Amino acid sequence: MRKLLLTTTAIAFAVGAAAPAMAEFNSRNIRVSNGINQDHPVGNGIKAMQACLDDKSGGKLKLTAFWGGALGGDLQATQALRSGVQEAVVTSSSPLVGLIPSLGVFDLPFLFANDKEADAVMDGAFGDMMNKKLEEQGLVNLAYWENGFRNLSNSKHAVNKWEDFSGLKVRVMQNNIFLDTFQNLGANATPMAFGEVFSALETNAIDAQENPYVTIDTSKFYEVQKYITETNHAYTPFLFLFSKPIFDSYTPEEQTALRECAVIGRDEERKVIRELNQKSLEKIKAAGLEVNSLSPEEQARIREKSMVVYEKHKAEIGADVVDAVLADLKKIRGQ
Ligand code: TK8
Repeated sequence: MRKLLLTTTAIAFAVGAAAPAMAEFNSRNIRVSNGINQDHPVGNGIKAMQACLDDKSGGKLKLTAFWGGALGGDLQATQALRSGVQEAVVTSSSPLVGLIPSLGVFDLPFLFANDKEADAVMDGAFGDMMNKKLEEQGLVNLAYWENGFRNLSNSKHAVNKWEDFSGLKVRVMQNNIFLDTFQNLGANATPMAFGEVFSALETNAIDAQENPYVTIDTSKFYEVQKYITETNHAYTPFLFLFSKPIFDSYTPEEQTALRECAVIGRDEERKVIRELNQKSLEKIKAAGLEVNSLSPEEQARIREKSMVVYEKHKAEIGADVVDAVLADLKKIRGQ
């Protein structure tokens, strides 16, 4: 009798130990929309994230990525997340500024000098502070991925100095800070969703756009542009956003797996995008575009001229937010 009881207990224990481990993960289909195309390094990041999720969830958590704006643009997808009808989006922070003004901090011209500074700010306390603001708007930022340093391309003429911006019809993201940055340089800035950029360039509705080399390559903007200038005028992050209403309905184990695997995906995506940057530039050159860079003097001049944008937008972003990032950068730079 005693032996039987012990055996039963042992079985019950074994089953008991195994059962919750299975129940911790449910089968989930997680739709992730992207404006960029699958051959962008975000594709590599999503693959690495999926391998990590397979491992942690025994294949239960599945990402299904949609590319090239197939599920709608960044803003539209973000609204779908907030209302709980779509799980996830990889988007630039910039089009979301209408929703969360403090995110505009990442759009300030020439804020970061290199990717190390950007990583330190995003992955540290400042990034966490911005994540809280996103949560208040129904968005869980799983991690900061890289979009990268932005450069100007156009179909009109070489841009070597700030006067060359004059009259260029430049598409900017739907964001007042980018709008002001380019207007202040004399350009005719037009806010537009990413999905409309290729055809607007193709039909000459606009002359110019600005994005990292990898995007100019993978979204094939080089097919409809003639000149590029390495301006490095802004670094914008990608946010890997999850719908908060949906995230809150997941088990703690599912939530932890998603957060941890988004970081694994981030590391892979950052590694690949940094390797690809130069290769993308070579490809753009090989396609026949004229590539220019600004002289250090001209870079300094444009930077100096752009500082009025900080003053103009400080209150709207939040003085505390702007001061916090500048203080962080001082520390990182050892000043
Ligand atoms: C992709 C966008 C894009 C961004 C832009 O969906 O809009 O120019 O840089 O890469 O988020």
